[in-house]
Amino acid sequence: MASIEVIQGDITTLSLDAIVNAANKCMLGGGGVDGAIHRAAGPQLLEACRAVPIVRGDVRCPTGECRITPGFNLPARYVIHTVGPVWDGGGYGEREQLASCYRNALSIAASHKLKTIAFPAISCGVYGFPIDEASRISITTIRHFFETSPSTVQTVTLVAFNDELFRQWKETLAM
Ligand code: AR6
Repeated sequence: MASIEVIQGDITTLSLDAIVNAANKCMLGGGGVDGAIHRAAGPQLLEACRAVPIVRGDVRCPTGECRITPGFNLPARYVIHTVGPVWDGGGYGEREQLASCYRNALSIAASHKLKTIAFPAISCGVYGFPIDEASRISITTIRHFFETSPSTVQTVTLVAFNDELFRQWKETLAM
């Protein structure tokens, strides 16, 4: 069973097998943690994202899914890009989509035989997901994944960028 830890800080500084990016469907960068990851990884990351096949329109990664690229100049070996749901009141499958992001990222990590992975609080910035619910969904989904799927992943780090998220994740983890 993997361990889950919560830290406060900047995910771009972590030397792990993979960090997860809260990207958008076209995967060509943005603000928040996506912007920080692209800045720290360097322009090769954008090139690698551009090379990800288009699914439809300008969509490279539909909501709830993941795509993996190298980390380039990051200390992390890989970036697992996922697209969280935009919160619209909770009646549009947002909770299940958020759970899918965590599940699919862990699955892709296991398929690459990775041992250490860090997540930011997917959808908890501009996508507006309520922090208390996102915190419960993330931890429940991660625990359920390890209870039901054999995996190479040994440590999952949840990276809170602010005090509120840090407190919330710590509280949920203790439950
Ligand atoms: N390390 C860890 N967490 C961070 C960092 C960092 N360096 N920077 C921000 N956060 P957001 P979303 C936290 O808005 O809600 C982008 O433009 C932040 O405080 O980055 O999924 C994409 O291109 C918040 O708690 O992602 C999409 O268009 C969390 O990361 C859109 O934003 C997520 O906030 C995705 O929105």
